[in-house]
Order: sequence, then C-alpha cells, then structure tokens
Amino acid sequence: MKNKIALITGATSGIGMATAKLFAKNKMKLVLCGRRAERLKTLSEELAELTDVYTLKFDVRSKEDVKTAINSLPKPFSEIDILINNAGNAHGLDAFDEGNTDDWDAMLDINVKGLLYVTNAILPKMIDRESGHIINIGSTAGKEVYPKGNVYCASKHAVDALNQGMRIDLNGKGIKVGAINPGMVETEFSEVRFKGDSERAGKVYQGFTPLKAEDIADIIWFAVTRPPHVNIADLTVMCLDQASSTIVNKR
Ligand code: NDP
Ligand code: 8X3
Repeated sequence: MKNKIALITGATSGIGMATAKLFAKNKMKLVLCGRRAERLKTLSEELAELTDVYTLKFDVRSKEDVKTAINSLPKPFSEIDILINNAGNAHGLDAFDEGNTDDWDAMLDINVKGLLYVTNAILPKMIDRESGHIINIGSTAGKEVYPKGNVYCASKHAVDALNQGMRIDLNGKGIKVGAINPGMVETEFSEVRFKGDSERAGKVYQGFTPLKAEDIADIIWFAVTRPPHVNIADLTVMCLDQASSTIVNKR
C-alpha cells in the first residue's frame, strides 16, 4: 500500500480522521478533505511527519466546489487509488411529522448527493487506469429503520443502494466497490445530530462500550489491503452490546 494515494472525505473528525492516521502510519499518500480548514491544517502537519499529505477544503454539497477541488489536485496527488466516501452526519432525531426540512436537506444533500458528486469527480481517472477502490461508509441505519431515524436512515439506505449500483455498473472495469456499515461509533456524530448539545450526545453512549473510530479505521484498512482479486462488498459491524439499531444492552 506504500505510496498508494487515498482521498478521504470527512477527514477532520471521527472515522475519517482515524482512517487518515492509520493510512499515514502505513505510508499511504493522503488527500484529506473537509470544511474545517484549521483542523485540516493541524492534521496535515501531524501526518506530514509520516507521509505526503494534501488537503482540500470543500463542502460536498456543492457540485461545482467538489469538481473544482478535485480538478485542482497537483500531479503527485491526482491519481486517486482509494476513495473513502465517509463525509456525512445525521441532523436531528425527530418523528417524521415533527421533522425539520432543513435537516432533511442537509442529510440528503451531504450523505447522498455529496457522495455522488465526489465519486463522479474521481471516477474517470480510475476508469482510465482500470484500477481503483471505492469504500462507501454506510451504516446499520442503511440496513434497518429505527424510530425517528426516518430521513437519516433513508440517506444511508440510499448509500446501500448506490454501493450495490456502483459495484454492478463498474463490474469488469477493474474497480473495487464496497461498503462498511458501522453501528454506534463514539465520534462527533451525536454532537452534530443534537446540534452541539454535548450532554444529550454523551447519553447516547452511556452504559455500554460503543465502537471507536479506530475500530472502523482498522476494518477499512483490512478492506483496502486484501489481495487484488478480493473485494469486501458489504460489511456490517457493531459493538458487542449492540444487536440492532434499537437493541442495545445498557448496563
Ligand atoms: P463526525 O461528525 O465525527 O465526522 C463527520 C465528518 O464529515 C467530518 O469530518 C465533517 O467535516 C464531514 N462533513 C460533514 N458534513 C460535510 C459537508 N457538508 N462537506 C464536507 N464534509 C462534511 O462523524 P463520524 O466520523 O461518526 O461519521 C463519518 C461517517 O460515518 C458518516 O457518513 C456517518 O454517517 C457514518 N456513520 C457514523 C456512525 C456513528 O455512530 N458515529 C455509525 C455509522 C455510520 P467538516 O465538518 O470539517 O466538513
Ligand atoms: C450511525 C448509527 O444508529 O446512530 O449511522 O444511526 S445510528
């Protein structure tokens, strides 16, 4: 994997940041993406001691900004071998009839359309090279629907469908496509979902041991280090105490 180039969306936090750190330790070249420039700077300075790093600040919701950013990559970083489609969040946890349409827009625009725009911008060079690996970060929320999960679950079901659709349509073109679907991972995810209410966010993970971002990074690393003929198509992972979106053993 040394010197392979990986582009990670949502590298400023959580699963994306943990993956960036693990990839850097293994000497992969990195393109780190997110909206928070200061975090991108701090992370790239830290990882530059281990590998070559380039940062791109853009909002995945903007089709134009995505295209401009990806097209601006300098030669040493422009041939992306591995795309980690990770940027995404839940916004709100409300019954459907009490839902906030701005939250709905955010989830569908970021988790679904953002993933499409980034993939669309990167794919042509993978097709030309007949080589590449796309990992879509789905969720258990893309496998089942839970109370008040409505639109977030819909966005992750869409990721599940797109993961299958990409794999089908790219079959025979030398490109691996697979999804990693985590259950509850303690990151900034719930802080974002509850709009900065740390107390409410913290309660989500109380009384059991949730997954850590590093657990998912390990699995992503496993997926990208399989032999050329092996593609992890769809992998779901939960912590020991979680059995489904609604069944969590809290001690
Ligand atoms: P975090 O909130 O810690 O990280 C989310 C990342 O997405 C940040 O780096 C953020 O960067 C980026 N992001 C969000 N919105 C945008 C945007 N509009 N444009 C560009 N980047 C954006 O959450 P996680 O690490 O937990 O989440 C990562 C992925 O994992 C998401 O797709 C999430 O749905 C999925 N997931 C998370 C689970 C969990 O329990 N935590 C479980 C299952 C799946 P910035 O703000 O700098 O733009
Ligand atoms: C994140 C996991 O259960 O909060 O996708 O939806 S959950």
